[in-house]
Amino acid sequence: MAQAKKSIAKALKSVDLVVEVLDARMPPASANPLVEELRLTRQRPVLKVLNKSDLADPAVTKSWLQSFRAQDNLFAVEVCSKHKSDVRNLIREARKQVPHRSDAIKPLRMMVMGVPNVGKSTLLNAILGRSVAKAADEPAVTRSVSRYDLDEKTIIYDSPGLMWSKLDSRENAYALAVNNAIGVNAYVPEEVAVFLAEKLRLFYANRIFDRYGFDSSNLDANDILQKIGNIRGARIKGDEIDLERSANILLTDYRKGKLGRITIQVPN
Ligand SMILES: Nc1nc2c(ncn2[C@@H]2O[C@H](COP(=O)(O)OP(=O)(O)OP(=O)(O)O)[C@@H](O)[C@H]2O)c(=O)[nH]1
Ligand SMILES: [Mg+2]
Repeated sequence: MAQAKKSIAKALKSVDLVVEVLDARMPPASANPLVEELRLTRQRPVLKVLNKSDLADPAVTKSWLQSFRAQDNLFAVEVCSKHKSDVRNLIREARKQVPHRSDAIKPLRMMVMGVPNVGKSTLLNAILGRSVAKAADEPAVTRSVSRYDLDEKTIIYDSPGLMWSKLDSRENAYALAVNNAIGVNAYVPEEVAVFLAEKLRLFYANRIFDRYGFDSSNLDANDILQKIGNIRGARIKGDEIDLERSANILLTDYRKGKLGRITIQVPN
């Protein structure tokens, strides 16, 4: 981690624009203050990218964009890294931010930054139009800063995911775990699934019904997990529910988009 921070800080010297990749399903949790700190040390402008917008609730993504754009000097776009038109739009926005870097002598130099697993490498591959950086649905896939040339006037750097140095908000910690930004050995699946079940109960109760076929209006988050285990036959012995398996069923369904488009952190 310290190594990743050092190499990013060094590369930032020759970068004109930070493309901060956020997960549209959890913008606050994926906005690591360290990214902001590093870019401000070098006074680099930022383009905030709400990535994985295809998995997020579209109405909430619009609200997030509005709240970002209401802030001075803050530019934000939503993107699904798998949609070419979104990626083209992002490049257009990036060029607008740094108009004086637009030729072969002064190429635009961008660096994608963000917490682990938000889709930095996938976005970079989409921008380049070829699969050069390894990407997978687990944290810490990219290990070092790498430079890629899009064309004569555009250079782009991939960077390793930067995790918060201190996560003192439980809300953010659980949101990161729900979205696979934290390694599976670093959290308790039952706790994280209860957090997710609570969000679903409050904001997306109809999705619980659609997927698992029960009404959650009179249940708490623990009961929801129990019920999912019961319905899916996750039992240890006899009638006892295997809560770890129930938790993993819910988390996997959510991560695969089986519960529909969901945003677990909404603007105030
Ligand atoms: N549905 C969807 N999946 C995406 C999108 N962008 C990335 N992913 C998936 O998210 C997972 C993580 O992508 P990566 O590109 O490896 O993420 P990263 O930020 O480079 O991760 P690290 O290098 O580990 O920090 C992969 O399974 C991608 O396929 C997107 O816009 N939509
Ligand atoms: Mg990566």
